[in-house]
Amino acid sequence: MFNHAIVRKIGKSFVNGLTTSDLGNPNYEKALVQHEAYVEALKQCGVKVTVLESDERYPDSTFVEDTAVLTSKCALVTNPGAESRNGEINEMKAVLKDFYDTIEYIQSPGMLDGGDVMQVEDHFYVGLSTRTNEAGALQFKDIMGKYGYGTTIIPLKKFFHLKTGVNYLGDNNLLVAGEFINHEAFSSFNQIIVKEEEEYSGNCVRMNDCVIVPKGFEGTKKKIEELGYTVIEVEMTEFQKQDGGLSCLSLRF
Ligand code: CIR
Repeated sequence: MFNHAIVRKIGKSFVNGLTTSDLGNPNYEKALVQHEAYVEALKQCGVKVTVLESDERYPDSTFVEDTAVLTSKCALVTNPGAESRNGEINEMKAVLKDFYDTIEYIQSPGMLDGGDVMQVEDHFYVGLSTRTNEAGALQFKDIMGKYGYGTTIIPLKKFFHLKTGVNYLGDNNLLVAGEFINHEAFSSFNQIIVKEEEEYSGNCVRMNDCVIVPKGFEGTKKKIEELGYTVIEVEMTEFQKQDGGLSCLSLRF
């Protein structure tokens, strides 16, 4: 059960953020509207949403998920692998102090982005990517081990972050796309396979009784509905242009 979410408004500098996509420049006004709708979707799932003010110094700071991993036992502040984003953690540390007594930290040379961390009950899966290195993943494993959580480390082949292509929906249902389809690390799950042309929708968020999905991916939406979940769709086009998935826009706890 999630009670709370943290998001950060986008700033005007959002359009200058990091991206590898060739989908064009995001439209600031449109992104603002989409972000507001995202916050409404979270509220519809029954959580209280803390909306942080935009921070022009960090164009990608709306992707708050990369700065922390929040569990019921502790908060962990990451060490983001992209230099232009690393300072975002200083702001997040201060915010998390309002919610957590116990805060852990990934330290250099360890690097870790929250987008590379997927929690399934008492177990974590951590992707090794361009943003998360082995030192970061091993630190994470040691830290979370103290709290009784297990960790499986998974090297990525193509995906940007682990959760770009795999997300846990609950009830043993795992949404998988691309390189994670039939991946041996996930063989015990009921796999919900995302079609190649709908790959972006491999990143959906289960929030209490609902699953939030990006709008425009009918195949994925239908499969999730067939599992019995209530689906809430949100427009994500402007965030997709900046390599951002649905989960990246919030920290949920
Ligand atoms: C970045 O390159 O860091 C941002 N433009 C996108 C971050 C997306 N975050 C995520 O998938 N967890």
